Amino acid sequence: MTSISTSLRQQQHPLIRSLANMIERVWQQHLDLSPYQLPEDLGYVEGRMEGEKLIIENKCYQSPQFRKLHLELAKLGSSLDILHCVMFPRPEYALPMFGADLVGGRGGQISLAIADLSPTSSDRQLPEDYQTALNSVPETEFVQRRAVPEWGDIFSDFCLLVRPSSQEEEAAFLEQVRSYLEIHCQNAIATDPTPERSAEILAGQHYYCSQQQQNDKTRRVLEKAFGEAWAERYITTVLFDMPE
Ligand code: BLA
Repeated sequence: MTSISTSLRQQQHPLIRSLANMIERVWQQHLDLSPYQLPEDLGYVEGRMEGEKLIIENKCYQSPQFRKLHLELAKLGSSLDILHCVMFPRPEYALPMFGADLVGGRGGQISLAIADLSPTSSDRQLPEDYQTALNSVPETEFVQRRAVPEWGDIFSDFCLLVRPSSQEEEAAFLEQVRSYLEIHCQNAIATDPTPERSAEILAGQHYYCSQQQQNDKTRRVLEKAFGEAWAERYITTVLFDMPE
């Protein structure tokens, strides 16, 4: 697997760069990756917003356990750096959704850093083995926890939602996400498929996507650069598409 456009990555906030590298490394270590075809014209996109160029680069894979492993990097001129990542399990696997979003603003501070393993089962609980493993991940005290938005009832009790305020906190965020990803990949490859639960898991994934689609902050950036119709198509086919 070649590395995602090293050029854009190198221009981004160090935490975004490190997280992108780490996600790819953990995927490569644990999962049997093959390419995933995004809609033809949506792999690499450029638009303009308020006189600045918005560049979006996507990397997308699949594996026996995951329908879609999506890593997106975006850069808006010199004012916004974004990393977005979602792992969509195949419905035959009763697995949670891993999601992460990092947003860095002008002045080089990461304003938003979120990572979670979000439940998809009808009881909205993570599988027992996930809870046990996640409970043993060392927790960091962050100076600034951020409030969960209204649509964020999809997130688990383990959701990490912070504004890192120092390099130490950035490093701690990275390590905690590494633990979440390792736990997720290790559990995923050890999980047997349960086709009889597919409808339930699919419903959980649909709910996850419909809630994420309500994040106006993402939509606004995309609408300003590419227009309303394009933003809607991108959000519903690339960021949070719902499988049949
Ligand atoms: C917030 N997402 C944001 C913000 C921006 C974006 C600008 C506001 C940052 C801030 O409040 O400091 C923008 N994010 C984008 C764009 C893309 C993107 C343009 O991914 C893609 C092109 N968002 C996700 C995923 C999660 C997520 C997978 O894509 C969680 C797993 C969460 N983003 C998320 C949350 C907020 C956010 C919870 C804060 C929303 C709020 O406080 O209202």
